[in-house]
Amino acid sequence: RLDMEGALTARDRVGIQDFVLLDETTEVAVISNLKKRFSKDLIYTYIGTLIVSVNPYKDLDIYSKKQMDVYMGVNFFELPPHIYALADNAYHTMLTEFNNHFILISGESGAGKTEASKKILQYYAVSCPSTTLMNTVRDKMLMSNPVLEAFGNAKTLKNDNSSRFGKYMDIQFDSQGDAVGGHILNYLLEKSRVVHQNHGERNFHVFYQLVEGGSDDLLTQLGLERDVQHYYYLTQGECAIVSSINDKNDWKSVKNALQVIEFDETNTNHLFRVVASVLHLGNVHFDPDSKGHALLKNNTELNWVSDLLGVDANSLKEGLTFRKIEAKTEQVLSPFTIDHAIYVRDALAKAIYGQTFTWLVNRINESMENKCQFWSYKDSSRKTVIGLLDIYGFEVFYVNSFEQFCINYCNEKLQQLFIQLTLKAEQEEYEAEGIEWEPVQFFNNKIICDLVEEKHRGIISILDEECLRPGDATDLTFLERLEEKMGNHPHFVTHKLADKMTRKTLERGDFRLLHYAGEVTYCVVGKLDKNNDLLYRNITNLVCQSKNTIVRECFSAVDTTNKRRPETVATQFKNSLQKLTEMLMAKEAWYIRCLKSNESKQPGQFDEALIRHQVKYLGLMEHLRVRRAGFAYRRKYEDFLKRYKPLCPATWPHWRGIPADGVELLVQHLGYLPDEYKMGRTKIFIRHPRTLYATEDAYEKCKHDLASKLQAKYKGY
Ligand code: AD9
Ligand code: MG
Repeated sequence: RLDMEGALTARDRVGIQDFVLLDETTEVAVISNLKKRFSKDLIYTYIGTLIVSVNPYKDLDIYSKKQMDVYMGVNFFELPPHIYALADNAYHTMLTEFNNHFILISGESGAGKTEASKKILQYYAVSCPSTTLMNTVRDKMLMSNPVLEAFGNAKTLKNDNSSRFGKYMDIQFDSQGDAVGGHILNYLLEKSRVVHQNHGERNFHVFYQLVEGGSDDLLTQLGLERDVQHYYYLTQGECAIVSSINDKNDWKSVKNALQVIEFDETNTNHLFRVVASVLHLGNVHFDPDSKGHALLKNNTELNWVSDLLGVDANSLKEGLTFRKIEAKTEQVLSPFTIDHAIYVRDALAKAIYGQTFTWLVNRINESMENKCQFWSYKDSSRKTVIGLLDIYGFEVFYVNSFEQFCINYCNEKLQQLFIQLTLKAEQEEYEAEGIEWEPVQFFNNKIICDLVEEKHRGIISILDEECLRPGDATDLTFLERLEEKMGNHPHFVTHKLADKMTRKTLERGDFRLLHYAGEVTYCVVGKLDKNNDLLYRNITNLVCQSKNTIVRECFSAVDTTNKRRPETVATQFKNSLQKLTEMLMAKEAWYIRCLKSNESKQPGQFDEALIRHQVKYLGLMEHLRVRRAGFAYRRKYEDFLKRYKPLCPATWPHWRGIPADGVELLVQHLGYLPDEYKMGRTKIFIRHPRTLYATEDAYEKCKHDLASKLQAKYKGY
């Protein structure tokens, strides 16, 4: 067993397991410690209760059932750092304090967030007490992963299994600590990937899985060829086959998972039909007629789409090649150009896939709903939750578009949440409690969040205004508006506003944001369209009548009679992130900060420059300084006294004075040294966890003694 002192003696061998114990808090010392540990496959290191994790890019033997057992119910610092220790601590705190928690997993694309979140979910599923009924709920929670990853993850240049949607999952526990249900909230899926992939990237996994793994019968039924190269939507990135991915096997896992989450034959069949319809839709091509209007190249693919979606083929054809304009008394059909027809086809494919994804999440939620008789998701009085937040990481590509803008904005928000909950809150609390304190400087990225989201003035507002402006609004007029309004913002640059040096690296149609995690140049092309995300009404009406129950269900929820414009994509996303932040602020937070060890996804490579960059922008140094200068544990006087009063004759069984005085007596009786704690206005602050552990051990022993005494007293009654 390695305790804190043990860790100190072992420091030369394996580095230090909690950065708080480093001799000096310099960046050099931190990185050298990370490197030393990484070379020994020790990928986790603490900063207090925060975990820093470095992606090893190889399977380590640290996630077995045996390892889980080792971490169960053990104090945080008694064993080598592990995400199981964090998971277990969150769990036990939840049980003793009966409150809600969440685990924020952050880091850039490919850093290991999704892997970490899966491992934590496994830990809870395997190690919490259970009954048979609950086992099925747990299986469903676990099995939601392969399904959602198939539909929501894809190979990008950064990560072969990159999450293209944001995910927040609540694991619900009853008062006994049994995991009894789950609930997922999903955030903005990168739908544009359905119709276009950059070079070296793929579409969502499920398409390749179906074509590679589906049985001959199934493919015949769906009219598919067993050849991914045959499909326009699968081949634009020119990397349909990836060595690290086994689509055939993954297909089996997905099918199995669908069974566990109780998809019946009809639902499964309709789901596959939707997937196949998108592939066929991508192969619907157009030729120009004599006037340049779009004509279908051939009917075969269109007929398949109509068959799979259960919509009328002629109406579909009309919808893809004409726009229906409703004049006062009549309807006029206006023919599309080829570009326009392709645009409408792609919009339909994206809409069907996007809506189906949300439908899938809803079905999974229904299946994970707690079925216990006395317990329901709506009854908040009887449950507590641990939430797992795993969202797409910060990413910078050669060309960055609307999607990267949303993803990176989301990462800014999470960084802001982290700052508010740790650096800022910690310092404010010391101030409020009158604890002497050396302030730590940190970069607050609120300025960038405001730049993006501020009402009337932020980038999203300006984008929305341009989207709503009738007439001549284009992507470029949007850029001009930005230049007018953002002119001298320190985190915003365009070609027009840049100095000579910067201008060389900026195209005219780009703007650059200086994010907390680095600079990103965004191309404005397509921004208005993607933000509007409109589907023509005749197409919507058509899919509303689909015989495919999934499609019909998805689209009948969309109100086509409502004349008001729906909220734009960016605004919906902004609002959903706002809600998420508020919900998380009400819970107790735990953090896992994931670092990417190298850009080439290789095991054993520790790219120091890359790590240094991440350590910097994640604010790890500042966090460490705050932690080190601060106190590991704090508790309100009343609560502290309530728990530990049996340990001191002066406070047991009742303390009638001011709680702070009682606590002072109590800790003196326990032998706390003056340096080990401080008395604030409403709370006691304890510098080191080990002090508290000793108190906790004494408490356990005392409880045991009291129980024995009681037993002896009432023996024979
Ligand atoms: V993204 O923002 O969704 O693009 P993530 O989620 O941060 O990204 P992910 O968890 O998918 O990254 O990890 C990327 C790859 O790194 C995985 O597919 C694994 O091959 C590898 N990885 C990550 N964590 C571990 C680990 N703890 N052990 C072994 C790992 N391999
Ligand atoms: Mg991920």
